[in-house]
Amino acid sequence: MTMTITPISNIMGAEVGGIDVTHPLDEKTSQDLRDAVFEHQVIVVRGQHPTPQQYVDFAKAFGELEPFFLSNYNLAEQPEIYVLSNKRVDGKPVGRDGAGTHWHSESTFLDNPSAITLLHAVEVPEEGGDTLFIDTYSAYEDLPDHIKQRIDGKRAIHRYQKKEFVFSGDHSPDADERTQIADLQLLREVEAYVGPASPTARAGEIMPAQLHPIVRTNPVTGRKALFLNEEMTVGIDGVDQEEGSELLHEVCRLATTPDRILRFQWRPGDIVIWDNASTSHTATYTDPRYPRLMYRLTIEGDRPY
Ligand SMILES: O=C(O)CCC(=O)C(=O)O
Ligand SMILES: [Fe+2]
Repeated sequence: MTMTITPISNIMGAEVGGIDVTHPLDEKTSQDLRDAVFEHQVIVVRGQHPTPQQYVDFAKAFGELEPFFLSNYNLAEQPEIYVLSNKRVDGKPVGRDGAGTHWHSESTFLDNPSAITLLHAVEVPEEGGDTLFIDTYSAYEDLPDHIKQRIDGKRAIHRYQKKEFVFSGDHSPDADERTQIADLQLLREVEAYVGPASPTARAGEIMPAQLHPIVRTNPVTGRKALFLNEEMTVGIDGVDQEEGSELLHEVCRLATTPDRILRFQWRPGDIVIWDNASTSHTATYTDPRYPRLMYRLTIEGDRPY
């Protein structure tokens, strides 16, 4: 099969055809796929139904897999796979629910944040559950000079925070959805109050902070990109707390204006693969009546510079 690449928007992103992830890839195809991720930043391979083992084998084309830093929702037979889902069986969650509903790139609260993420749509809700992306190269390039001068050479303080059901990424939920979101948030607060602290809540209390450059150099392309988010960054190193927060807020606001957003609508069998050093993303609201099940894999990254 010949690999084809078709852009999916004028912001970024491409659909890659001619790939069957259930068969081992040859070296040339693996290289072409890696090149496509770094050129297009977000790529989608559609109509794939791999077993967990085949999915993991395919992902190795992009580098070394890493387990998610919390182990409670990793798939038993293939623990590299981190399960995201709003489904519950006998009251027990099938995967992590309400994750990543704020602008972020993966695991910036670690010293070596993930380089690449793969997300496989196993079950797609009838509506909602889109993932939004922005291009952090142009988000940086388009900042006004006076803001660039204030962030160039500075490092942001990243710290893990429990952020399930914090819908700061998508500002478009309607009134009904906002009520449902508030109910979910309340339910989780009650659960946390009456039961043992969840692993995500515990991690928030014990993870040390990390300093990462606000403007990072992409390790593959050498291009500069914005590297921060409002949810896991708690300040700017060496800058007064209030001034740092205001600056972070303003940079994030400019980076995520609606004209910059690629809204990805999932189809069952999609595998979306993105470069975390040139994009930010956010999950959006899924009505709890509509099941959503996604398998996430991440590829080890280096310390940002
Ligand atoms: O489910 C999604 O759309 C994205 C989830 C995500 O960003 C994450 O788990 O880090
Ligand atoms: Fe994410």
